[in-house]
Amino acid sequence: MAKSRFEYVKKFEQDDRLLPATWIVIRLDGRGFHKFSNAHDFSKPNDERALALMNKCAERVMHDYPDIILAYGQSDEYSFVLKRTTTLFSRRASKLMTTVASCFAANYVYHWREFFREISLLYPPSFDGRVVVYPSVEILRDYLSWRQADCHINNLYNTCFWCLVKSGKTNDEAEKLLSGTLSGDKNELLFSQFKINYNDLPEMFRKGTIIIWQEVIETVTKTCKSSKEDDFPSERHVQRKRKVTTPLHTDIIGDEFWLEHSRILDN
Ligand code: DGT
Ligand code: MG
Ligand code: MG
Repeated sequence: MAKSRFEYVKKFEQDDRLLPATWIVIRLDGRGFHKFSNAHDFSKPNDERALALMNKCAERVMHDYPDIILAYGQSDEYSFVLKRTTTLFSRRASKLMTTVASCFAANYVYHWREFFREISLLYPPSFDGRVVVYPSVEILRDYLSWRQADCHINNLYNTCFWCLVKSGKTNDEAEKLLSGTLSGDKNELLFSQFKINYNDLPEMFRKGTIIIWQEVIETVTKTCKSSKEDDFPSERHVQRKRKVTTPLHTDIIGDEFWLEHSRILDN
């Protein structure tokens, strides 16, 4: 087909293909979710509906892009790890980032009512995205550990902060009381002042959510036509394997998870 004289403009496009044989991680983060969570009256410090909606969106993204081998989410963020050998969108950073971010945001709006029921979505949320490649399992695991440690640090702080505020302290007073405290001090404060054993709080709040693919065996019923014309069709039960996304709220900093699910990072 003849090319138009405008075709040359394509030469201005930059090649943003990511390094081969590296782990691609796409991290999304809610834009202005401080305001968004207040506007929609999220429970403090953790809103189960909001976290469950984030998890739902991440699962939908994984179903649309099965090359995602694992996702990790907490607060208003989600990280997606693609398999090392993926050739999705020829590994082009902008294509990967924008399709995953828009798929996630669209699902957030699409599934809002399932989680928030009568609470109206007041304005459309959006998510920023970034993409980073990691060259080894060790560094990829450190990346995920970093996000889970961040979840723990923020959650411990926020739990203390909101306990203090709900008990009558002003935001400034609560901030001052917590400034310079170590994690042991915060655990002690929760226990002595509020009778809360931090380790008894839901694991989703303390550890975030890891979503992996798992194989399940399901039984399906198949109807078989009889060879003889007058006979009734017969039913057969057939077992088949299917991959499903599975959310977990477990530690991914230590080795145990990776030993149990060693296939995730196999090539
Ligand atoms: P950004 O990401 O720079 O556009 O700004 P933000 O406002 O999204 O800030 P970020 O991402 O550092 O922090 C997440 C905010 O979202 C933080 O203010 C707390 C809020 N948030 C996330 N999950 C929950 C929740 O379950 N409950 C409540 N109350 N707030 C939440
Ligand atoms: Mg944010
Ligand atoms: Mg955030």
